Amino acid sequence: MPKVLITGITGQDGSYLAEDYLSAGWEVHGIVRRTSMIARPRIDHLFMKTAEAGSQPIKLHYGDLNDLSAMVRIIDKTKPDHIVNLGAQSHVAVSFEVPIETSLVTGVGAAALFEGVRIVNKDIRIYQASSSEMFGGGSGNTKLNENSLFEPKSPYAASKLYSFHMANIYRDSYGMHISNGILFNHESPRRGENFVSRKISLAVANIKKNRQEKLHLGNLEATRDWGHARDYMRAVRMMLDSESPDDYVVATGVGHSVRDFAEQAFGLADLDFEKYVVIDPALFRPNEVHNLLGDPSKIKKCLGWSPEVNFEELVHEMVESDLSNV
Ligand code: NAP
Ligand code: F7E
Repeated sequence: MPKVLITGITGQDGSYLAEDYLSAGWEVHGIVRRTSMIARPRIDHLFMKTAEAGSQPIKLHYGDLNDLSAMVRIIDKTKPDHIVNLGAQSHVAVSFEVPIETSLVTGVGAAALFEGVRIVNKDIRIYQASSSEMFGGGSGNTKLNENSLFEPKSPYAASKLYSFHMANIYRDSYGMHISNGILFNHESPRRGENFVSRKISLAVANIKKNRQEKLHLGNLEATRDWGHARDYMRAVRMMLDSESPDDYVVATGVGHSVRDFAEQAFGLADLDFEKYVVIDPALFRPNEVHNLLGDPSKIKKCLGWSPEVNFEELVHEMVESDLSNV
């Protein structure tokens, strides 16, 4: 049975990717940090709560991306065919609060993983979760592709750019199969509650059920190219399955503002967003990425990937999910 090792398995993307590999018949291993609470709500459903619990198809290992010894131990023990590096301090605004931690985990942590693979077995295929934040944004209608200039605007973006370059350096220097997916924003009902899409869908549900009065937001005019996390994890597997490693932009090619997202989400619950949204200066970032719009032509042409869920369907799924859960 082929094996995959996923860092960041407890996150939004890790949960979809684990499901995808499991349904393809792979043995799934995940790296988790020790936490004071054992609950892992995004992946708890993947464990069999039965007498067969001894032979779980998904196995978790304690480790931290900054601990090279742990990485080497886990890679050596699990002997994976693929490693997917999703682990990161992934929140852009938070990265201004904890720039050093972000650099260590999101930047140096990735390098530690590549080095661990080089030490144990250079033939393991690796996916590195790079980000459209590395571009620092374009003007409204500029579609960013693999040749666009990188101008990082946050500690998060600079850390991702470092790991992007390290991935390329390991690929070129040691012939390792490492691909960078330059993924634009992707969301789902499993998105963290402090990212703007989920913050909005959750607020809509809470307001509709009279559990919240107002929604505080920052910059409503920023635009993003939002896709669905499940579609984007399909792209990740395509990169790992491809004979040659490469770098690919993954995006829908369609942009919307935060205001568009909020208007549509509130509208789905028959609420007028102007009545509930409060602009809060404290939520503006020290340096904003105003527009991010991607051009996925390369991955469409080379790997045959295209997104299946559009913006309207994504917002609908997130709002419906929060309405039924709240
Ligand atoms: P997420 O929900 O924030 O998940 C991040 C994961 O990283 C969590 O499992 C977290 O574990 C783990 N992690 C954090 N610090 C770690 C450490 N020191 N050692 C090991 N694991 C650690 O992020 P996501 O949205 O799924 O994104 C997955 C990856 O894609 C991230 O690298 C992100 O930066 C990148 N990315 C995301 C997007 C997007 O729009 N979602 C776009 C481009 C790139 P805990 O559960 O213990 O916190
Ligand atoms: O912000 C604006 C905010 O935090 C989107 C991460 O997955 O995608 C994500 O980064 C926009 C920004 O995502 C609020 O200023 C307004 O312009 O949902 P976000 P992000 O910063 O684009 C990239 C590709 C990644 O790689 C990252 O890991 O929305 N905004 N008001 C707000 N944002 C938040 N979080 N909260 C607000 O109240």
